[in-house]
Amino acid sequence: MNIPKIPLGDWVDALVSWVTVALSGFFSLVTTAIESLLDIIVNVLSAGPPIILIIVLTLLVIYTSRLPLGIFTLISLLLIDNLGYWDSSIQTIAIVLLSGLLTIIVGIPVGIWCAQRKTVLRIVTPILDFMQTMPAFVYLIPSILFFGIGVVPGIIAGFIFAIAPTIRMTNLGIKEVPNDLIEAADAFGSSNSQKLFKVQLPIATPTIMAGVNQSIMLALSMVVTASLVGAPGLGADVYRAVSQIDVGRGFEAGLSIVFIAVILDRISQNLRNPAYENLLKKKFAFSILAVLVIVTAIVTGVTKETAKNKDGNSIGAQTNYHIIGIEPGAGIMAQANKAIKEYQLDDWQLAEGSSAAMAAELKKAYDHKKPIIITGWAPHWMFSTYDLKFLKDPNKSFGEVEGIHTIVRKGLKQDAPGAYTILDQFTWKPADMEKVMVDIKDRMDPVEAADAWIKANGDKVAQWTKGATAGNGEKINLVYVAWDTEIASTNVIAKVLEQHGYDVKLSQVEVGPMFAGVANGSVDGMVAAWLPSTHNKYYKQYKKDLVDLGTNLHGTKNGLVVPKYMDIDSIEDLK
Ligand code: PBE
Repeated sequence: MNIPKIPLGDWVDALVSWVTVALSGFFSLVTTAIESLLDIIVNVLSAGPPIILIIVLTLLVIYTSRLPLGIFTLISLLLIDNLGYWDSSIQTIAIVLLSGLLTIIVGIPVGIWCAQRKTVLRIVTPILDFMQTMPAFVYLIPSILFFGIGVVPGIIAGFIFAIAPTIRMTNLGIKEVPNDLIEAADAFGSSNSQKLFKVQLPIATPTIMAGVNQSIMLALSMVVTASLVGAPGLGADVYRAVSQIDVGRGFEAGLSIVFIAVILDRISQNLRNPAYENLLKKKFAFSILAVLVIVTAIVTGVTKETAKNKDGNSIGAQTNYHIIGIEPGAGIMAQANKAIKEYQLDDWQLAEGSSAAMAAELKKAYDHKKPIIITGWAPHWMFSTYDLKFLKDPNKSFGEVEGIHTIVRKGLKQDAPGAYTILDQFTWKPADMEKVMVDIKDRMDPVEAADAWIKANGDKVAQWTKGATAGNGEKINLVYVAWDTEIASTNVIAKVLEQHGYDVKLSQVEVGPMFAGVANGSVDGMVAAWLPSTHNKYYKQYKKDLVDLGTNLHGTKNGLVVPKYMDIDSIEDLK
């Protein structure tokens, strides 16, 4: 019997596209609200020089958790500053504080409600199970469509991921209040709200706080994941390090996350019973802190507002001075940063994320005719799907027209001469590649799209395989990065190799690991090296351990890309 596949994925797709349009007003409201709140928090945290915040945090930790931990805080924060991760850390702390705040605002009331009504608990529990076990990555996908690339989808995904413990523990804490206390309260004729605020909540506080503490830690663990969709901070530093296989920087950024985790953990654990409560009353201490925060918020808010009002309706103001980038390790990202320097676009920021997130963001802006600036490259399906243009680049920050090289490991020629010959003879034109890309973009499976192109281009494929000895089931392992260009080319060449008797395996990795993998011989090759300039950094680093088989395609171009409806022509217009 042949039962057709249930189109669950298609249904979810349809639902998400419907929600994206139907609730777009609501989403942009939430986005603005979260961004402004985050801005306030970041402004407060970075109001003075780092040392001020370091001292305040150290005092707070001493007050809540005693002197030794205070010393630890002082030293670790100074180290973070010294290593150059201060700004990232501020971003990360702000993200965690905001997600934490949101989980408290939503989580505690829901928890209380669960404790009061069995039906609510019965509905909420499976939802929480779902939220906690569904991989957080999955939330990121619709989050990008709803909230755009940047910090907001990260905060939302973090919030969903982190809220469960607060709800569960609040429910538990209230349920655990001894019955005789409730009866006593009833006997004295207290109302429900009196019972809640005077008896249940105070007794449940330790349990609730344990939940909040867990939520904060979970939110912190989301920062790396969130950086995949462009959330700034230490997570982005870690992601960048992975993408460029930079062990040292990865360790430094990771260590900074550990320090911040310890500090936030101890503060949130001991907030209720500060260690030096006897020296300084809790109410008094936290009032000072609150006043300090509010005053700084107002002062920084006012200064920022006056600065902002100056530039009205420029492209920068409309795009929030963001250029939408892709994977941090991509060559085009280094070029874009170079362009920002060379054209003195000091106000502008390059948002890191992924090619998929960039494409989603482009679609969203394009559908609403909103201004957007992305890092783009050709060949690419986006040029046949949308009306786009490259911004002129008189300084050549993005290099010139270049080619894509095929690179294999040393020794492949001896081990699999047929595969080597095919890889060596593989060459095609931008239009060929674009055909495959468009098919994939139109939801054809990459393997099928490759197959279709091969069927239609037998003559070209025959040139590649000419004189190549057929394989005998030998394994060939190719690596690639999930850029649309390389998904197309890698699938085509893989299919050709398979048809020629090889057993091909594809591994999707980040840029740095792609080069490193071929260089150390753990994989056989790739068809994805953009040279001479885009991947020059990686090429130089690994050159002596690679075999460069030359270009498989000529005529690629990188740059900043905007929709044609935008009224600018050159990167210089962004100034
Ligand atoms: N790209 C596509 C890559 C190379 C292939 C331009 C995004 C890069 O910038 O590294």
